[in-house]
Amino acid sequence: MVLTPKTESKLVQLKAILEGHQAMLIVMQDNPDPDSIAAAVALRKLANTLANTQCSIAHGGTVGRGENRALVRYLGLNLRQIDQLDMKQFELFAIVDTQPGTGNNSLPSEIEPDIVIDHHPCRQQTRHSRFTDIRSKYGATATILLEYLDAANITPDVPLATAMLYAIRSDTQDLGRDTTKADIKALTALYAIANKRMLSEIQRGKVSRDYFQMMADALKNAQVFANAIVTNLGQIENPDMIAEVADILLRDDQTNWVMVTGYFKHKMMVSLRTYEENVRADKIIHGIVARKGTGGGHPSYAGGQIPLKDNTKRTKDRLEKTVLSRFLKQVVKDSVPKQPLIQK
Ligand SMILES: [Mn+2]
Repeated sequence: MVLTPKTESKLVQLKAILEGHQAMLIVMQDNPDPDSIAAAVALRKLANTLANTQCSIAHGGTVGRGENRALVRYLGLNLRQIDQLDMKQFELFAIVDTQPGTGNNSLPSEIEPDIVIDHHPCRQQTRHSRFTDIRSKYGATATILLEYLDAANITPDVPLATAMLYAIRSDTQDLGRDTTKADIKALTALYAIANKRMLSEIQRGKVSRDYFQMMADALKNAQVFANAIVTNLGQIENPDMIAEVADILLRDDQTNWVMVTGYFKHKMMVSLRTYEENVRADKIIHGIVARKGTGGGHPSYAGGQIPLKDNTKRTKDRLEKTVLSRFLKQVVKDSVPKQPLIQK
């Protein structure tokens, strides 16, 4: 792979930060997707090899999606819950595929991470960290990490290469969204190493029976507003479901926008998807959660969360109304009648 000079000089900086430190905590998104998981494992490999630094990988939520659970099993990962760890045992803190204060990770707010590596737009708070590498044009954080491994002359082992390949494929939807040349280059390099059969098994990961009920409810509740589909999943056990449903609904051939909402642990979770080229999903999500919650993402996919004042139906109904009207005002413009997506 041809390296950008940037990665080589950044690698020197990264090594200097790691050297002499025994224990690092790597924080992922609360409900980590394949890119979070692959980026964390790749950074762990880098820290082990460059400076013999031992790493724990932690998050604050659940690994919900069947595919992601299969990936964690295949990697043999022992993921830790942040709130069950004593922060004093770590000398260094890193955060990958997310940033401090975004609302989708549980890094304690009093901890300023030493290392931030991400491909979401750079946030003000991130600039305080000692080491940052934010490449918001990149399709996946795994692509950034592969450049580091390459610069350090580390060839990822088969499970890591498989995870990184899956990360890039899923974040870019097989190079179909928010992709750069670097992602294509990384994917090509990883294909040579990855276990293709395992990849296919992971992608067809098993799901529980509840999955089908949830999917049926999501479709029954779905409403069409011109070129947009909106649905609410109600209380969910698995927060990844809102993204999964959003991806499926965006396949409707008359739809440019999808918004899916659901409730998880005293929060409303929002997932946005779009095919539109001129309007960015990560901008729209800010307009939806404004002054109520947090959100972020990429041009074609984004997510947000809004804490609930209480758990009453009235609070939820009012919030759903607000979120829906903020969404429609931004993406549909004219007021349009709603129609059910399917016959009940
Ligand atoms: Mn990512």
